[in-house]
Amino acid sequence: MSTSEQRWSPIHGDPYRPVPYRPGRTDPADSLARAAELRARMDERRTVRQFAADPVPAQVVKDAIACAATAPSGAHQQPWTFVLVQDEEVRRRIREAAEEEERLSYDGRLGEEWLAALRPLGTDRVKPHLTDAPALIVVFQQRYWLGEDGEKRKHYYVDESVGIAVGMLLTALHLSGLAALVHTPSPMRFLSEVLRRPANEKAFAVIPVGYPAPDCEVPDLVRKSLDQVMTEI
Ligand code: IYR
Repeated sequence: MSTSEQRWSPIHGDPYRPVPYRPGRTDPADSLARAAELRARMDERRTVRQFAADPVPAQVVKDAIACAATAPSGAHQQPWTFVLVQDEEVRRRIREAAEEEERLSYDGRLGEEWLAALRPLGTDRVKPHLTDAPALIVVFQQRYWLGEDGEKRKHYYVDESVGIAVGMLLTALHLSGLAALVHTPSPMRFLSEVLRRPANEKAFAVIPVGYPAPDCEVPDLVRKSLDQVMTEI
């Protein structure tokens, strides 16, 4: 599809016109080997909060964003915008505003139960990753489509669609050799202001991207086993 000369518009595909889809069938033995390898590689992914200052190849990040943008979405409306921030001053402004919100959160807004749930992660109000990581991907949800002339169209299943795209983004970054963190300072309104996003967009997450710092540490977390997360009928 990426080789197509066509550009998306809100009425693309109306009326319905199917096209053939004939992907080659993967041999089950190859599928087994690929699935096992992918499972092992994905199990190595860790959320990183301590980043090295080393730059990342911007094209790797852009390719990962392009992978995320292949995600399925409600009515194929692709209700996402990814803002790639490498500018140091803008990252500094984001950190300053995020830490102001986090201070209020950790000083009481979260409440005891939430703070207790966060204890295994060792997080606090200080967010050095926002300036240490060489790139931030700020993901916005398009709550509705906004045309250049102000026309609005309803978007469907926006939370689900953007959540799926972010999962694919994290997968692509990890498999490309980059570390990331899903950071959700709350509330996130300041991101629309700092990044001057239009009224139809709402910040979903800030994803610092880079390489782990040489002295990076992560919490001693345990993943649920397969039998804890799935059941067969
Ligand atoms: N947004 C805060 C708190 C926080 C909340 C959850 I749920 C986490 O999984 C991690 C942190 C922060 O970033 O510190």
